[in-house]
Amino acid sequence: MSNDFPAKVSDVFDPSRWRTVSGFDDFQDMTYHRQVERDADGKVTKDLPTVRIAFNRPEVRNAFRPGTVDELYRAMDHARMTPDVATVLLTGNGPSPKDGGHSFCSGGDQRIRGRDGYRYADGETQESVDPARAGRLHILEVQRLMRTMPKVVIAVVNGWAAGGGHSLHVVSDLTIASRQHGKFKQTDATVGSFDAGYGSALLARQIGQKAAREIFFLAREYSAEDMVRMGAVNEAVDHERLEEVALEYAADIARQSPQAIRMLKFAFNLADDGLAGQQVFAGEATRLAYMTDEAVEGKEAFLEKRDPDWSAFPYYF
Ligand code: S0N
Repeated sequence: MSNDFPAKVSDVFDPSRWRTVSGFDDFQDMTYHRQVERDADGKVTKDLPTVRIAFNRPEVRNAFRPGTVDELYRAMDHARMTPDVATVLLTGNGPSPKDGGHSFCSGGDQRIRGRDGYRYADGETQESVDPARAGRLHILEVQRLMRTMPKVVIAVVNGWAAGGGHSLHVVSDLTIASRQHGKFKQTDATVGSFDAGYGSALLARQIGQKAAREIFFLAREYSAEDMVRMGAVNEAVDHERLEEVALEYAADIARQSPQAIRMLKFAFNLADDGLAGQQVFAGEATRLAYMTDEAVEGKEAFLEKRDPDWSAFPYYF
């Protein structure tokens, strides 16, 4: 575990609170940090249960290309599988070195959008691109992971949330946004794109059909305060306190029972996610059931090649 302070990747990022997660040094388009405690000499003394995953392309308002999405998926999946991580903060680095603009994420990188989706990296041509990686729209895989992972994902909207970036905030469990720089605009239809899944339909469940249709059909700009009023954002926060408040949210989450948080997240999702939501909820229920003596009896009876004895397990009424 490195005791070095990580580079200051954003104006609201306090390097003393974080360490870079090892094994992710090859990242080009994202950063991935773990919250830590340090002693007076700056030495890491403890990992805390929050990670910070951030878009790191501020010069293009943190637009994502396929390589960005691969990295986002890897970090998110690592957070999913890390047992002592309770909360993921999803945010954007910046501001832009070019013009000082703040961004959370502006969605798919339009410069590399082809007729069949997004090209993998800058400089690739129709001929040079690896066909297996061409035209990928796999941001939807990240959306599903965020939705089904048994951790709380908080969108920390430090600037523009536009297009597919807007959808990522919609899919997050909670959203807090910078009062000064948080801006929301659903530009999908403006550029001939449409997130016809969670980005639109879940938004309608969250804030109502009329408001969601207004956001998509008119593609207007909304402030963090507008979004709080609509019920799409939990809190608008002064910019300089944005990550501090996000960590306060995460600390409150870490005080709750992990099992209860998991069951609640999957219960909130269940009705809107149909059978897929039921499958995720039911998986957790089965995991709980495996912990009972009754389920152990079923397994042991099979292994011992005898009939199970259910007599100790009543039919409740
Ligand atoms: C975010 C906006 C409103 C910010 O405006 P502002 O502050 O005036 O900045 P700009 O001068 O416009 O931008 C600064 C520089 O950044 C570049 N840039 C910004 N956004 C992008 C982008 N998305 N792609 C590429 N470059 C971008 C600008 O070009 C500028 O560069 P320079 O300095 O060189 O001129 C404003 O920037 C804006 O409207 N951006 C575009 C937002 C947008 O339309 N995004 C795409 C929407 N669609 C998707 O995201 C679809 C993707 C998706 O999620 C999806 C969902 C379902 C199914 C499939 C998909 C899929 O993956 O396709």
